[in-house]
Amino acid sequence: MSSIKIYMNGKLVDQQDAKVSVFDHGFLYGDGVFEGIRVYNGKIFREREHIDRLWDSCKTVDIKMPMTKEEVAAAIYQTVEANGFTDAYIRLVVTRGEGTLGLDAHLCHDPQVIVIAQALSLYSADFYEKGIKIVTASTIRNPSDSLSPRVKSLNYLNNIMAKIEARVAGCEEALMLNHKGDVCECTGDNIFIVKKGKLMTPPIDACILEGVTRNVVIEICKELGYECQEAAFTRHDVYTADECFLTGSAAELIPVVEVDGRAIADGKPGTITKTILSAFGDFVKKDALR
Ligand code: PXG
Repeated sequence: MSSIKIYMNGKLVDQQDAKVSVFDHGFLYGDGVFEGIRVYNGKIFREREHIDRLWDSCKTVDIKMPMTKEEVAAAIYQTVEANGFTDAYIRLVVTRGEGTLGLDAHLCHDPQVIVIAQALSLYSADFYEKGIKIVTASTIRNPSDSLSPRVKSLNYLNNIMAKIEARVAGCEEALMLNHKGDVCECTGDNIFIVKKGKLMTPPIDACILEGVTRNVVIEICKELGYECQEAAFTRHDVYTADECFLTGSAAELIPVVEVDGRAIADGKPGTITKTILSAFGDFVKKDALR
């Protein structure tokens, strides 16, 4: 297996040497935060937005970042270049560091900053052309006053439980509802619906992660002259939508053609979805021109 270089706390190390302690609270408790970022044509996509969100996640869970934002961006570029990538998927991970077997975060003094760069493993072209099927999970999204979904924490068990339900049902993704029963997001993507030419996506206070891709799509809607509301809605609105799609740094934009066994409209990706997907491609290309 070919070895890639991993950035760990200021150094590039071989994959087999990139190790954290078993006493790291990231390992013991999922105590840490992360970002999933795209690099297109050698440029970090929405660098400021991802790094600001990482800082916000750290603030809420009270991890003191041992680097500046500029140093983190430089570490990402260093990792991408060391592995010879021009396009890559980046996993930026910050753990609380080594502590004891107890929960006391104050005993952890050395947060670990890790950057992993991988070649883009794109989803199959079929997903984008034909769309995917999703199913509602019985696992509800963490309520904000329990663990805010706005924090991109290393503790993804809530999402993983829902993703297991999706796989058991033979679906690619699971639709998660919040504690009020409103539509929230999928396990690793935000959701949009289209009805009568207007778009809708759940608001930040619906217990979602404020997705970077979601916000780009909202911008694209403005540019293209589509109305896009950030408003609460229910599964009824999803079942009866004309179109539905998901957004995320890993998937970019994927059409959804079936939810809980109900075809969305005629069961094919919609025209507005395709228009936004193509505009997203243009947006990325323009952004990557340096
Ligand atoms: N909601 C959740 C819960 C997420 O984890 C998104 C929305 C989309 O956010 P961005 O900023 O990426 O547009 C995410 C992020 C993967 C993977 O490898 C994807 C995410 C997280 C972890 C892994 O598929 N998506």
